[in-house]
Amino acid sequence: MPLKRHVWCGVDGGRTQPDRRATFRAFTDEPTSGAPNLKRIVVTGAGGQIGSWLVPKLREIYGDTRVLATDVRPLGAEVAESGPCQVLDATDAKAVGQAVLRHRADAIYHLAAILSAVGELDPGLAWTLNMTSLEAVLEVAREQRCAIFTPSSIGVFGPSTPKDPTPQDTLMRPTTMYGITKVAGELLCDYYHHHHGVDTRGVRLPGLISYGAGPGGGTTDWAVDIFRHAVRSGRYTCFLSADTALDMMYMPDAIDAVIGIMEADPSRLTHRNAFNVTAMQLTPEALAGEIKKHLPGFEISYSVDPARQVIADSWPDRIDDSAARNEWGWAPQFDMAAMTKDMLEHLEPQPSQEG
Ligand code: AKB
Repeated sequence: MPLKRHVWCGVDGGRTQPDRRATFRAFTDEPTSGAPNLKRIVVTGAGGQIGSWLVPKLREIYGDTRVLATDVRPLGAEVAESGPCQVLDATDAKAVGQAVLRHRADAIYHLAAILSAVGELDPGLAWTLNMTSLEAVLEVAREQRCAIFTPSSIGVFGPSTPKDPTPQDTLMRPTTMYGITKVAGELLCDYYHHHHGVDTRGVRLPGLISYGAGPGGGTTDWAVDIFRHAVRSGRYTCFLSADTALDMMYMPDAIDAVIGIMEADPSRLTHRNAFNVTAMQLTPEALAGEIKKHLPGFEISYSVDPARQVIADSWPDRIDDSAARNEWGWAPQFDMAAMTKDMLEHLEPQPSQEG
């Protein structure tokens, strides 16, 4: 399937132009005096693959009204009905500043970004959007004394990086614009921490697998697509070769990682903006085999997309996440078998596959 241009991931596939209609809802007036230690949070890119899982979890932990979900597009009814929402272009520093001030936020989870594969279709846009939005939220965090979470990625690594295992501290010469923005982002977050005392934190996420909102143009999207196609039609044509190994993680573990690093004791953190985290190493062939245990008729074939294969080949086979395990107790729950079972249980079976 050809990639669409200008997908702003965090947001979702194929939609590009910001809808600037004000949709802010007056959820923020409740008194905070009874629970002064509870966090007040702004999430950017809340409608994307991570945001659609993170916002409900943050609302469960900190309270519905304390989590302002923002996205460049209007958010769905479920998010809008459970707490405050706002249409927000994260590259607009003034608008981000106003949203954070009005919500009285003390933490920002900045998820809006363009991913690897789509980023290569318009590298200039990927650079501008990823860096402008990060600079905007960092400046707001500096001015308003907020903590900030920014996801980094296995995309920070490149062909010259050791592949198996990929150490926590190693060569980072990525060959995608996405990877370049993620390396620059890690360094910028370090800078704001060291020079301005901003409490910046982050993890290098691998490919994320989830049901619900889909991924928005990454090289690891095949690991989500495969499930949707398996359930819908019983067959999938993969755009990477059968033996391409990449680090992956099931979304519930990713959400634990994101909240885990933000809740970690800062005195124990040496690598605060850039922890390697992983849960499993998958090849298309191995995952197809696991799916077949549940859906014996499932068939996979391959039609390699050279552009995405080159990106996948430049990334690690297996990253070493011992720093995250040692510094803040990172421990994923889902391996390939547990993730596959859970995914298939949550995806709607089609009538042709029943009985
Ligand atoms: C992508 O494939 O671009 C992302 C990532 C690994 O950061 N899923």
